[in-house]
Amino acid sequence: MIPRSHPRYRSLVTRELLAGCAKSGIVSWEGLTAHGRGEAFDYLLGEKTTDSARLAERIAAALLMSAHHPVISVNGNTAALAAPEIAALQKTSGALVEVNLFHRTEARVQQIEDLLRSAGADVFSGKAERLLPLDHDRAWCRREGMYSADVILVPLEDGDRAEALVGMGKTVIAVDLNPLSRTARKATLTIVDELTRALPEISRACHDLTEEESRQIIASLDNKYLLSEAIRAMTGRLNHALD
Ligand code: PTJ
Repeated sequence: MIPRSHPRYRSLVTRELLAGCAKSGIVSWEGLTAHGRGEAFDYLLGEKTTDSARLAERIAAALLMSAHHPVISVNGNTAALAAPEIAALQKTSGALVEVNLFHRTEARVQQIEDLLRSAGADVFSGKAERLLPLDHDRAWCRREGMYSADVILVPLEDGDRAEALVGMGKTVIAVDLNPLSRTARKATLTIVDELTRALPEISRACHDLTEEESRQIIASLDNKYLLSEAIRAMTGRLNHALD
């Protein structure tokens, strides 16, 4: 129904996909508003990966590859938008994939795990416990999964959990188009890029990073710099929006 010739074809198709996933229960209704917010920030970025985001993606790959127990945390929006990209990143990085939801029901966890498995991911499931120091349902996770992770990738995250995970001593990598969000500011490393662009970049970097480069870019990690570069890219575009 959406003509390929439409100038916003990709964006409209993605919205249709998410609306369908909201109807089936994979995406929470609130997830649709989260997507809208992300789209607005992506406009400001020019819907492309900036140099500073690409650097953040390489650092993310280096952190995942050098971790002892890396985990990719998946919520409804992430599964709907990027299940195959999650499976691909799992293969290149060796990370464990675990579902963690804000609007948690056992039925949604199951649906999202099924979607990830059908895309080729090896999902870590089993008995969840209320292990994270949070008052909401993102506290539920697996003891041998994200509770024990040393490095954790959290796309489209909630600031509370990012802060709690950092407080537990974990290295937290966020993917968030909003460089001003609490998540973006609390994470150890924030990738200000659209999820479906960010994940393949991280996978690519997992393939081609040398050990020496990994060491160097991890040592150079400065999240304030990366966030300020993202804000600079957005304000730069705003300043020249009508040129
Ligand atoms: O599936 P559930 O129940 O766990 O719920 C997940 C949502 C997304 C509803 C929940 O995590 C949430 O409320 O998220 P927030 O607090 O709205 O934050 C989402 C952040 O992700 C916002 O800052 C958006 O700008 C950003 N975002 C949205 N879509 C994308 C994105 N960042 C990167 N890529 C996107 N596609």
